[in-house]
Amino acid sequence: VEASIPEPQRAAWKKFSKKEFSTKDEFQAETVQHIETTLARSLFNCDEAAAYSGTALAFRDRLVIAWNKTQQNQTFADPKQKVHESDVKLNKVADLSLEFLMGRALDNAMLNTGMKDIAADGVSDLGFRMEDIISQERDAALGNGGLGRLAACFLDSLASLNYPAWGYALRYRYGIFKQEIIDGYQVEIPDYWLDFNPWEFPRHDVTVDIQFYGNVRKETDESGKQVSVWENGEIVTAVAYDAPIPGYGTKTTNNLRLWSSKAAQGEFDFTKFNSGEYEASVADQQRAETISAVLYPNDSLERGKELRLKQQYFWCAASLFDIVRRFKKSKKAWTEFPNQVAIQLNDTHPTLAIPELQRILIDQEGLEWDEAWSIVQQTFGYTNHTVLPEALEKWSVPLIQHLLPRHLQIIYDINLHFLQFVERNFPKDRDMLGRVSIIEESQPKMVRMAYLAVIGSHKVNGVAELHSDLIKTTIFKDFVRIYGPDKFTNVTNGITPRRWLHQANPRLSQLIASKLGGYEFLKDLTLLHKLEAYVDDKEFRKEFQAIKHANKVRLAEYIKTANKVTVNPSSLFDIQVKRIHEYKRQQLNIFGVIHRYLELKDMSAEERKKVQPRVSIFGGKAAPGYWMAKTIIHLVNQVAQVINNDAEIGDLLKVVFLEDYNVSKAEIIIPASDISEHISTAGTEASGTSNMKFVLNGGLVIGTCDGANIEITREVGEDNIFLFGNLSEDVEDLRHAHFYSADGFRLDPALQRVFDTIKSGTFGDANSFSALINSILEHGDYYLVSDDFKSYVDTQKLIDEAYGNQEEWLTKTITSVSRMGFFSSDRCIEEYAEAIWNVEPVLPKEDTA
Ligand code: H53
Repeated sequence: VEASIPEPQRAAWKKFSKKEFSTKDEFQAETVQHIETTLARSLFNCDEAAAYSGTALAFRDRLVIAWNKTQQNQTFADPKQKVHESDVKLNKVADLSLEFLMGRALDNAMLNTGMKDIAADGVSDLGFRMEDIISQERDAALGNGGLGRLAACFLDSLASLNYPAWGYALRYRYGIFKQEIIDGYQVEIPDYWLDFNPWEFPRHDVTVDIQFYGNVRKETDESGKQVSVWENGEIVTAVAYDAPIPGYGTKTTNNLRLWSSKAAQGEFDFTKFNSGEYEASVADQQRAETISAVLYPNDSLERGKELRLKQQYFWCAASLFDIVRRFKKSKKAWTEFPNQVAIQLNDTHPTLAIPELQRILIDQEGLEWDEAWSIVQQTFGYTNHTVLPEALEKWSVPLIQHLLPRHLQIIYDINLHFLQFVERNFPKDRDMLGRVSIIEESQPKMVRMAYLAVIGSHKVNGVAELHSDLIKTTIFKDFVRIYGPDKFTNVTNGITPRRWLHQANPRLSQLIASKLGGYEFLKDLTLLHKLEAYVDDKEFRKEFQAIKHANKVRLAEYIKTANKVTVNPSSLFDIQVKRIHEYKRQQLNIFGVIHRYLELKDMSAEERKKVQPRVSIFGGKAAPGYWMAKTIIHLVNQVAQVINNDAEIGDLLKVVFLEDYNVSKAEIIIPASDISEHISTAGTEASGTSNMKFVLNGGLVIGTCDGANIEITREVGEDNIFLFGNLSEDVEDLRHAHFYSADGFRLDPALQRVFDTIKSGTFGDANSFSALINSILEHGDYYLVSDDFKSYVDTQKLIDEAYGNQEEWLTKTITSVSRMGFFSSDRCIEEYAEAIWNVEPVLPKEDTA
């Protein structure tokens, strides 16, 4: 407020304040101006990269205007001016997520502002094709997989639904690595993505000093109260970088704030510098910058590295400081804080925000413990995304003691209060205390972050029905007894139909719009149900099928360029793209492919004529240190090599591993599937979200009864999905039986044959794959590959038959699309807003009038 322009000068200001372009001419003028002046290029020196940059900068300017207005509007919106004063809550949602897997921004900005057609026309006048321009952009790949992409979908929905919400993350200099396949092996290349990023705004004036290490001293203040002082630490500065997040069909443009680390002022050692030790003086600076340097490339796996813990605290502390600073400007009482702010913890990665807020309230703001703790609990909500033991974060007590000594004290105090509460309520259950303690009594002692997150939040949610039930009966069972079942809830994941239908599959989106009378379904996906009326409409069916075919042709062309493999677009396209992980069971898929190959080899020429040709497409990254996952990639590539070069097999079977799967590639791959694979061991995939994307784009699913597959089945109907495999309730017993069953480990003969073929060297050096086979044969087959194999290949047979009847297949796909309305991330956000955040939308000014 202090920095605002005085009233008399505002007229001049307003006269020159920039307007959003809305015509082709205006767009072109902005673009050419940016190319000529911002980029210092000319008519004679403008390639596609420069045309992209100019277009992006023109759109960036447009977003910035709406963004400024939104922030102004959300900050100054006064609930008292609204009609139902008591109903209105003006709180801001802060979504703390270490990952936001955004992908490309330009196409999204053009579509969300409704300006893509005008821009495409405009760039064509200037001598370019829009597709070529769009493909110049590098993905913003600040995430690993499902968790990061979910956060990105949520940002799109929050803005589209006009919720006042900010995302907070780190500005990694290196996003997820780029994957290259060399001789069939994954090789990682660093993703330095910030060379040219028109979408971010450095806020050099928005900085926060973050402390690490040091010691805690107790002292008595003037009032005689004991206070803790955390001192002598090392300071690193957080600098804010902001990116605009445009909503679809609204002027609301929210903010994604990314923190970058740099050496604190004064950290640069001038004595060393002046005495010629230039390198040493720069070293501190580099050490500080290391904190936000790189995204950890593990998905669903925690490795307990000190730098990762530093990242987590750095980001939590900077974000909380920012939130608290803004709250304090309002001069409201602290008891109002939870009514003004809702903070959602995306997995346990931001759990340190809990002790950090408690620290701010008691050490800095002077609140009493109980009052502070009540504010903390009311402020946070925690989303759990996994029950996999290897993904549940634990940090060693000595490490936290060293890095964050004051926080460790607070964590112990939180634990003490909590255990006293448990003891009072369950005096007879002494074992319970050990089970639910935040501190695990191991060597060294560990802090169980998930427990801290549960204890410090008012709501805990899972991400699909089965998963939300599972957390209540497994990892958080005791907590359900302690707090009662109401603390736990479910919000089934969703996806944004803007990116995953309208942007990725524009022709399908247009066809749907032509039948539903416009694009309203992109804001209310449940309107898709009206499509069911067209399931028998000849013209509609023809166009629907033509679109799927065109999408397959496009993917086939991509495969030709990328893999030098020719695939027939009329084959059945079977796709599994996601992170490579044993629990996701790409190994089951490739064993199935080998089995199919062996069967084809056994057949006579006559028999082969009846076979449904298929292309098996894989894609996904393995964490660099995850050997088993890398072995699976290697096997897929070796199998592809053999099968694709077997003249006898020809088009009957092709195998493709697509390098460097990412968001922009997903936009090409997903619309081209006939079948996609979501085949995790039951109970291991919390939700899955690509399953939703594939079905929304007219593909069917082969899947286990796991995660959101179950709810997809409920929506589309059992006839429209291919389910197989054991159920989650049987998994434990089956694992047990692998070791103890009376008749030993009995392998399905077909799977045995697959293993024998691999062992014979058909796909190269058999030793390369022995660990993979032995994990099944000798180490208990934890993921139940052998138990589900038969049911899997039998179901694949059913799919071949079903695909043989193209008319029926088409009916299944159209019906499924029309029943996917539930899976919009807009629905998720409405559920979070209502059941967890208690927040209302703030409409942009123009729309309120
Ligand atoms: O989160 C997705 C789920 C998916 C789950 C995934 C996930 C990560 O990507 C990383 C860590 C983690 O704990 C969970 O595996 O099932 O759909 C979004 O909820």
